[in-house]
Order: sequence, then C-alpha cells, then structure tokens
Amino acid sequence: MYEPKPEDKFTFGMWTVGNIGRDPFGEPVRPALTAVQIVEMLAEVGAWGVNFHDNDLIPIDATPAERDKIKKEFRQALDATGVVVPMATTNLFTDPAFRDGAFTANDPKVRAYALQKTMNAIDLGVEFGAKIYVFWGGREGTETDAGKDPVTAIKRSREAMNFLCEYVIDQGYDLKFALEAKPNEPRGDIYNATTGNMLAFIETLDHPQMVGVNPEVAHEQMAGLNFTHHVAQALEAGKLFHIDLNDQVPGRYDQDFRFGAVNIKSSFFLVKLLEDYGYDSSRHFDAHAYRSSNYDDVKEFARGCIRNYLILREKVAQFNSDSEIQALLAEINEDDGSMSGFSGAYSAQKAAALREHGFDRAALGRRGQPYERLDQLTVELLMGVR
Ligand code: GLT
Ligand code: MN
Ligand code: MN
Repeated sequence: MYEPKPEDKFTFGMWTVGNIGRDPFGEPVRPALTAVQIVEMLAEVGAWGVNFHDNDLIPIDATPAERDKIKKEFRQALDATGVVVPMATTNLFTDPAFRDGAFTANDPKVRAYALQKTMNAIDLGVEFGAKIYVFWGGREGTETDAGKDPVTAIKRSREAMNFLCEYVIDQGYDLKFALEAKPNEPRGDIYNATTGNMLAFIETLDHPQMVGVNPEVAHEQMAGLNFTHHVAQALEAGKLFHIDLNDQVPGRYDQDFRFGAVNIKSSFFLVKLLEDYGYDSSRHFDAHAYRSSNYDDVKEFARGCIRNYLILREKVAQFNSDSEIQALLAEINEDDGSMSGFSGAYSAQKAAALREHGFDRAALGRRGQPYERLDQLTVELLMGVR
C-alpha cells in the first residue's frame, strides 16, 4: 500500500545509507560499502535515485585507473538496477585543506583549489546525469570573527558562485545549483545560516535564475525555526529546486534522523505543503540510521523514510477531503466581498476610500477563530482515530 513509485522521486545520498556511524566520540560501527553495494541496497528498498559527493564515489587520492574502474562499475550498477543520479555535490569539508573553509577560506590557494575541485565534481555529476548541483558549505564559517571579515566572506561566496555558474554555462551543461543552509556544525557559525539568508544571497548573483535552494528539515529546526515556513518562501519564489528530508529534536546535536521519526505533526505540514503545491523535484532523504544499527536495520531506516512520507501523503489527502475539517477552513477563510474595493494593487482612489471607511474595531476584536478545534481534528487524524 505504501510502495514507492519512480514518479515519487525518492532519493538518498550515498553518504546516508552508506553512513558508517562515526561520531565525534566514537569510531565507525559499520563497514564501508562500495558504491555498487549502496546502489543495490537503494534499489532493494525502492529508491528512485542516488546522489553523491565527488569523494563518496571516487576517493580523493584515487589514481586515474582506480577512478575509471569505479566509474565503470558504478555505471553498470545503475544500468542493472535502473537507479538514477538526479543530484551531485562536492565534498568541501572533510579534507584538512578545508579546515578554514573552502570558498570563504582566507588562503587564496584553498579558494582556488575549492573551485577546481568543484569544476571536476560538476563534470562527474553531469557525466552520470545530475541536473541539480547542491552546495552545502559545511566549513564556510567561523568559531571566532576575529580572523575573518564576514562581509569579505559573503563577497567570496558570491565570487565563487558567479565563477561556477559561468563554468556551467560555458560547458553547455543543463544544470541548476541548489544552495543548502545550515546554522552551525561543523563550524561554530556558518555563513548564510538559513534558507532565508540563501534566498536573499541568490538575488545578488550574476545568474540568479540558475540558482535555488536545497532546504533541510534539521537545519532550520536546529535554529529553532519553522521549516515549513522557510520551504514555503522558497516555493513561492520558484526557488525550491531540491529538498533534504530528515528529522531533528530542536536544540540537540545534528541528528539527521529518519524522516518523520521525531515530529510527526510538522512533518505532516511539510508534506502537505509539498503535495498541495505540486513539488516535483527529488524527495531526497538526507538522514542516517542510528549508530546502533547494522545494515539490515539501515534498510529498515531507508524504508521507514519512504513509508513515513507516503503515509503522511495519505494523511494529507484525508485532511483535504475531510468534510468537517474543510467546513472549518471555509468558515475561517470566509470573505463576504465587502473589502474587495480595498485589496489588491494600490491606487490613490483606493487609498482615499479606505481612509474614509468606518471599521467596527471592537467587533473585529470579538471574533475568535476555531483553531483549537481544527488542530485537534488534525491531531486525531494523525493519530489514526479519524
Ligand atoms: C552532509 C550534510 C548534509 C549535506 C550533504 C551535502 S553532506 O551530510 O550534513 O546536510 O546536504 O553536502
Ligand atoms: Mn543536507
Ligand atoms: Mn543535516
């Protein structure tokens, strides 16, 4: 009943199901999988696509011969399983070279190397069919503002994005960029910390039409923000190019839990937004299994992400067709048309007429809204008793 279909576009990063369970306090608990094993696992759980960082697929020190062998085997696994590569990205955070950032590093050699690495990684992603290219600047931040001027950091980020947009245009690639914000971790503070920051930054680029966002549930929640509202702003602006689905207890470390594992209600409103507005790009699970899991349980984790999305989508359909809920919504949004002369685009006449209109302010203040009732119906629907 909750079987994924290709048109659902459920994807996982290689680094998600392939996560070996290392954390700041402990060594890996799961053996590393090959790219082929990851593709096979994703096919088994019903995923449509796999995304990768350059170095998830090809180790940073691989020889040309190793590189060719890995690419060949990966291609065979994709062909054999039908798994596709909709998105790719660059690892600009693991290697010690990026300890002070990549595009925003103070050392110009690091900044140039980051551009070179990204051009190569773009080529690799495009070679496997990627149409979306994600930028997550995990190291683009500081622990102290003593060493880096934050205005300079913004200018460096812009220069890098403009350079790489031109590179893509120059190569004739059919590729769009999606910028992913995160407030902190692994840096103390990361620049352009929220999706809203990214949306504003994009409008300052030379090719803003090529660039959108890749919001991640956990990243806005780490900052204590309403993720659905951030996604709505991106969606309304035509900038929701990609999305990273997972879950997170606010105020904790960067958890990247299974989608729907923590906050069912906010996950529901997110799915409702995506479905109501016909979001049509990848539904990417950027999450990983508990460190206590072995690979059998990692498959349960991946299936759980997919099932939770599909279950919530069914709940959305139920919400949208529940007559009591819809009657309440109609009541809440009631409009007798008497204000239509004052709404819409400004005109001097409208403004003059509005100034003359007498309002019964006390009556406005007496009107309540049945949000308790509506929310309780929503909760009961989610708890499965409606
Ligand atoms: C890393 C990070 C994610 C990003 C990935 C893309 S890598 O796992 O935590 O949020 O989306 O670089
Ligand atoms: Mn992410
Ligand atoms: Mn994350």
